[in-house]
Amino acid sequence: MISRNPCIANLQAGYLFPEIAKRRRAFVTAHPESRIISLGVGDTTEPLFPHICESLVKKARALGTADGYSGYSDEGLVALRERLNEVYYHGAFASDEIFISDGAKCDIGRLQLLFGSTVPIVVQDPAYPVYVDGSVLIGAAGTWNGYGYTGIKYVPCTAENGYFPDLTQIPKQSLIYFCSPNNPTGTVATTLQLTTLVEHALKANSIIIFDAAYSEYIRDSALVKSIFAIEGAEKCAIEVNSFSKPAGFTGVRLGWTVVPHTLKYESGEEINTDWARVMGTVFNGASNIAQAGGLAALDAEGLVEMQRMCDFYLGNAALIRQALDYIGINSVGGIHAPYLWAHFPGRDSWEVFDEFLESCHIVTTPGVGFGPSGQSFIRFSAFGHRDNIEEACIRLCKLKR
Ligand code: PGU
Repeated sequence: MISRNPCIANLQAGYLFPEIAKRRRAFVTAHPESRIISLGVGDTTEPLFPHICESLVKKARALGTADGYSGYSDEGLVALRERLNEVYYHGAFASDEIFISDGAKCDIGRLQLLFGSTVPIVVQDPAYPVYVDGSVLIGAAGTWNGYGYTGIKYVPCTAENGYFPDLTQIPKQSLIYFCSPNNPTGTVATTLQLTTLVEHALKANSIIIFDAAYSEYIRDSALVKSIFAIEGAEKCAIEVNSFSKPAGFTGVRLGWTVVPHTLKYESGEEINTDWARVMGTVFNGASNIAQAGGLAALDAEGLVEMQRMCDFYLGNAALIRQALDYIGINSVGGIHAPYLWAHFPGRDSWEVFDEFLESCHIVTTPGVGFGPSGQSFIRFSAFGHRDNIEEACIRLCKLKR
């Protein structure tokens, strides 16, 4: 027999969300009468809005006709890349700098193929677990020491530093994963903070992988939705984004990644060329039905539908925040992001997770699953049907002493 890839063996236990699902199943088996409400995984729940949905149906039907049939779409429909460029980047990019994908997670998982196993990795602590697990899979993470991986620099983003890392802690020439609006804290970096991040990366010859999956949730025009709104980012950043959270495409699957021609390796070679090569090798283009949906989501009617979708989940977040306030639990987030980050000082995250499951039949996400600084925190996701969110809030309010 051949041996197991040591990088896979180096992954800690299960991926966070399947682990939560396992605990939920065990609880339901023991308590079949329980009516569980999930405020755990950030998965959209509301039906697609009509205009976007109709475009999917139309494209699926067209595929059954000689004129409407289409096959592989490689880096993505040019029309979709051009429209993304207009809507998100004010026309700053050529269409071959925007790569259409099957979602942000998939691109995050592939991006490290560009940098190999020796690049220093920096993550916000806490962070979306795929940044760390992706680094482990490529062999760039070092070994697990009980709290984190020795080869990864975890930069704390906590209440003490306004959820923005101390940039002086970041080693030179590193790959910096940065997510804003942030999962899991629900906080958002200011334009000034992002400017200092870009200046830092340019000076230190680092590259930022900017995860903008929640950018459509930003509700303040003084905040920027893309790292490329910051001068100089085109020389030090890659941006991933997705239709999952604003359009409800978590199951439809559609995202994109921007790799500017101006972004170079130390050798001076363009990273864009390699990304095209990687995508051409391990990916064969996003579903053409999903891409038709993406085009519809970006026209005038679709943009309104996406805003309504985000407003709905932000409405849920406001209800959860009120309930947490009422029972005296401190939380942040939920204003420009569909997550609330609640603090339980001195407590173990998994213990608090179990307590909510047992006392309220509510599934949450334990903060420590996002990194060592997430200990004593719980993430509440605001994705859910309104009646479920209201019921969850009633159950939470009953915890008031
Ligand atoms: N980036 C961030 C920051 C995310 O939170 C998520 C989903 C993604 C990317 C994935 O985007 P796709 O375009 O749909 O691939 N985070 C959810 C879902 C859990 C998961 O495993 O992705 C969450 O609960 O954190």
